[in-house]
Amino acid sequence: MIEKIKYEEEPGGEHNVERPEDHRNEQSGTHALVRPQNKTKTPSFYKVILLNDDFTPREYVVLVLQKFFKKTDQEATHLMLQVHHKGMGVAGIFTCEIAETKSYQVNEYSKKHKYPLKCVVEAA
Ligand code: TYC
Repeated sequence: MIEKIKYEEEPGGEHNVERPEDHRNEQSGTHALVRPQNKTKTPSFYKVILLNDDFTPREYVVLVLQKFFKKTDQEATHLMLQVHHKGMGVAGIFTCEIAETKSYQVNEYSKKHKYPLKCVVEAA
């Protein structure tokens, strides 16, 4: 039984401009779908999520949002309060490597300053 293959573009998945060519083998009754080369990739995006805790000072969270996420004082304060009240908030959306780097930098910086502030990364 030949499985149906989906050709919708998925974020982060490889896709070709051209559809695969259908190579039939009449003897065995099988099909081989051959993709032309020229592969391109759509980038996947990831959210860097800031988590609330009861110990990290509000001013420090504002500073982190300015330093690592280039927020203005007003944006940083607004987001910090949102995280404080709702438990979490999106600090930014980036490609995978940048999201992982930002999250790592914030977590390390906070460890160094002995605050439990944490960031996590989640597919957008
Ligand atoms: N809840 C913290 C406090 O009351 C402030 C805070 C806000 C901590 C946002 C973490 O991601 C955070 N000091």
